[in-house]
Amino acid sequence: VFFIVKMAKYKVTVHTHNIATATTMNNVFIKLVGENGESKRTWLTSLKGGFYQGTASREFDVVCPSSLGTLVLIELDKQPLPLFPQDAWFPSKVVVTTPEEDTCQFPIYRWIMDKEVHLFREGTGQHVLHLLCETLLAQLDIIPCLPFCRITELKLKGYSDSKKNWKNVDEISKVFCCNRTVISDYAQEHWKEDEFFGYQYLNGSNPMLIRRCSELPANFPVTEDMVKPSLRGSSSLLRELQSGNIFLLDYKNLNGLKANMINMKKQYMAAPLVLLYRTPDDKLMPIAIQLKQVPGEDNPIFLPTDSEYDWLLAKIFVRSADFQEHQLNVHLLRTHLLAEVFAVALLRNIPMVHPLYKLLIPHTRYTLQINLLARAFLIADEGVFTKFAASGGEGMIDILKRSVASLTYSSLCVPEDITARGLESVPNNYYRDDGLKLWDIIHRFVEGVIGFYYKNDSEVREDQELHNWIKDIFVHGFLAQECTGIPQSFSTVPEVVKFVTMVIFTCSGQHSAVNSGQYDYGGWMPNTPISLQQPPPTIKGYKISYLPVLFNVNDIVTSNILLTLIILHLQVALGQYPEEHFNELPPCRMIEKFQTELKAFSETVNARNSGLPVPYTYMDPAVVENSVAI
Ligand SMILES: *[C@@H]1O[C@H](CO)[C@@H](O)[C@H](O)[C@H]1NC(C)=O
Ligand SMILES: *[C@@H]1O[C@H](CO)[C@@H](O)[C@H](O)[C@H]1NC(C)=O
Ligand SMILES: CC(=O)N[C@H]1CO[C@H](CO)[C@@H](O)[C@@H]1O
Ligand SMILES: [Fe+2]
Repeated sequence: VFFIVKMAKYKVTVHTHNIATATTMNNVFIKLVGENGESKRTWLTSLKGGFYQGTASREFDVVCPSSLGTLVLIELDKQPLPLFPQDAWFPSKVVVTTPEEDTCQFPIYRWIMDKEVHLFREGTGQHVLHLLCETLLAQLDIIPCLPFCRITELKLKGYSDSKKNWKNVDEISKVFCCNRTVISDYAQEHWKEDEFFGYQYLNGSNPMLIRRCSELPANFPVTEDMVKPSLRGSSSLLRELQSGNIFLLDYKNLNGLKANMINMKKQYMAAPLVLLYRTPDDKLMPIAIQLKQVPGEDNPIFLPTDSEYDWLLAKIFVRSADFQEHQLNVHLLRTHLLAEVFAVALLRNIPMVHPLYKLLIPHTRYTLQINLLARAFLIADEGVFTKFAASGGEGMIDILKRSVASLTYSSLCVPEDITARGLESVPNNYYRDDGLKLWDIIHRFVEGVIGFYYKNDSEVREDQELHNWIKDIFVHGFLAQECTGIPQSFSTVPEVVKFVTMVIFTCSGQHSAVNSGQYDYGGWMPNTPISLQQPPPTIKGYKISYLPVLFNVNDIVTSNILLTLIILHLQVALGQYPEEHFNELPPCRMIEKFQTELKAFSETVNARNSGLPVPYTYMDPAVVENSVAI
């Protein structure tokens, strides 16, 4: 009797990612685990001495006495030679060809920096999950090592302790010399004009506050007589309110807060209410400003018919309030911190081979790093924001707390938000136009990918990992507040699609909309003062000489340095996926279609912009970052 001992031979190729310092010179070991058994831990002896960045290794053989069945996972570890240092390695994927001629992909895309054994699952589809027992699941791939980050130094020396005031506003332009943009020049030229003031609320760096006003707030007693000269023809405020031509900015988040001390000097913040009017020729003009929330004798309502300097003074206080509201609520909370919640929940709950991980991980790139930097350099005790912004320090915490209270699911979804704010038909609102189109493109892409993996609602309901993710977001990101409207679980496919669309939109288009215009509109500091050193006026009748004492000499320098940091170069544009997480054909096709739609949209935006005096580029997919990375 004969029997043939047939060995099973697996061919293994290891790919190292093409990024700086990804190479390892350490020894790498692999173990293959299948349904029917596991291989020996095998040393992948590299003839070239290491695994080099941007290359695939030669094919290694891993030989087993018999077939392992369907491959489920691999175990990887690396060990330094005696006297050699442990280095950091960034493999991208491992490809294994089985004796049955099947090709299995194990996506890795993370740093391996220690001697421990790391487990990676086969990358195709989620159904493999069901093969694994609970204890194995617990060891898998949640919480990766973070890539290295470079720390940008803030060079404030020599300016930050200056206590000088400006002699006149024009003197500021001498300092405002570097890092100008076409729009920052435009802002410098037009910042005093009402038309530019109004326009910024639709297309500037904070398009999130303006809303239609159909009834005056009780604490803003504007009368017909006050605004009569601003309205065209024989119209009345009442009629314009009813026809939807009146808009409101309400900075109530800033009410009653303690402003910062800067260089031992008390600073001031207003909490203004502003009424804007849409003129028959489609301009948005401010027609009344009240700088504090409680109406009264000492809280005049400023009007365009006041003296030039009274009116300008009122607008400067509004713009300074807008800096605080924009940076803390609109930018920090509603994009950076939310993106962090989505990223951490993903890393904590979703394994690498899960389609949700593959879909979202590129949209979380560098978010944790940039937020760590922001915590260390901007909002820490000695951070630039804490030291130099009117709302730095104590005020910041209060503003963030109040902002959290207004953080609802619908306010994060552009279509619902635009409707809730009554902006459907305002002319020249490019944030809305581009935002809605980008939302639709992202939605179609997400619908395709999610629909491919979840064939029906019961598959959604049965996916425990998906539920752990949304629960984590609800509890830790939204403090378990049901009134936010954030789902606590998903029961249908469309619910998942909508939520995932919101996540991708928030991390890409929305962040770009509120991030990229900061230098354009804030580089010329008087247009967006980070702090003011005089209280809001309680009477009218100010002279021009009052304006310069409002500003501190530091602020122009500080805000320029701050904002210069923000205009770093684009790294990965929206919809580009240099890491290949998906390896089935349909999702890869969907990515291509997504990219084609983004490109076409980018061309539309460019064509539109070429005819505009002030272009709106912030949601052009070609310049939208894939993730909150800056
Ligand atoms: C800003 O200007 C400085 C000095 O002119 C220059 O060194 C720096 O590269 C500029 N930064 C950007 C982002 O353009
Ligand atoms: C959902 O889809 C899966 C896979 O196609 C199928 O096995 C299951 O029976 C479906 N469930 C329902 C309730 O239709
Ligand atoms: C102040 C300002 O820049 N307004 C512009 C806003 O956009 C419209 C449409 O492009 C222009 O006509 C305005 O000049
Ligand atoms: Fe940002």
